[in-house]
Amino acid sequence: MTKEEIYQLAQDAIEKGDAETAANMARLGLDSGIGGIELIDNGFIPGINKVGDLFGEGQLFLPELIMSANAMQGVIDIINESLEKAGIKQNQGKVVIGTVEGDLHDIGKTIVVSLLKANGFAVKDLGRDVSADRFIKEAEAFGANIIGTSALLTTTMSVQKELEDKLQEKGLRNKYKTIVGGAPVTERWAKRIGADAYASDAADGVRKIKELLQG
Ligand code: B12
Repeated sequence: MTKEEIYQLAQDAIEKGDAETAANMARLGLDSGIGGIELIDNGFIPGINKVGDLFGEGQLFLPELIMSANAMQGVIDIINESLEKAGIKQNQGKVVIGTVEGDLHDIGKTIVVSLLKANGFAVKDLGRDVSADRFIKEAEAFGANIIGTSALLTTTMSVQKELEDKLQEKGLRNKYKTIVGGAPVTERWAKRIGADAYASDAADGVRKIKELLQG
């Protein structure tokens, strides 16, 4: 099977919420030598984006969205495992990351975690539904350099601002660099709330975090 065929079948499997085929395509892709992140970016993400568009247009409903999300999660687990096996030294910097309070979308955040680990960062993944206070507590405990937040709902983006405000209040704002991401988040939003960086996708996130640590 060619790369393009694998990408297409991966996309179709996510659109159909077919976890088994999606997992098979992830394994087949990795076995054929396609990089984990390349596989996610070209095959699986176009699939979940299509599902999101159809859901937004009212052509697809929540149970189907959940099936597709579960299929996507299974794929990410498989790809994470393969990245972890590669056993990369984690000495690039320390990142605390999570999805903000009230928000259960964690697929994108988990991809960012994978790519950071693959690039040698030590990452503390706080999961989802993480409050501003908890981000700060965990960053302090982990000795983080960077705090990364993900928000997928327009209603939960405000927690990214709350984090900036609380860091200021506690006199910790200069101790950490902050980076924000998630589909509704923009460069403009990052500037408005005073975050140090915005990233449009996982690769951009790694690039920006490297820049933040240098500057
Ligand atoms: C999958 C999905 C779900 C799944 C989530 C499963 C999971 N474990 O994550 C489930 C079914 C649970 C779900 C639930 C809901 N969802 Co939903 N969901 C989606 C969907 C289709 C895809 C999101 C996704 O995974 N995208 C793929 C990933 C790879 O992209 P990403 O998250 O943007 O991440 C990339 C970048 O943004 C960036 N990035 C992201 N975070 C970060 C963080 C940092 C630090 C960095 C550097 C980079 C970075 O890198 C990532 C990798 O490239 C989106 C549609 C969309 N297009 O976004 C709707 C969407 C976000 N959902 C929506 C809605 C409305 C809901 C519900 C309210 C539905 C309901 N009626 O219950 C609930 C909310 C639950 C809650 N409280 O959170 C709306 C939001 C509308 C809005 N204006 O806010 C959307 C846009 C769908 C739509 N078109 O209407 N959802």
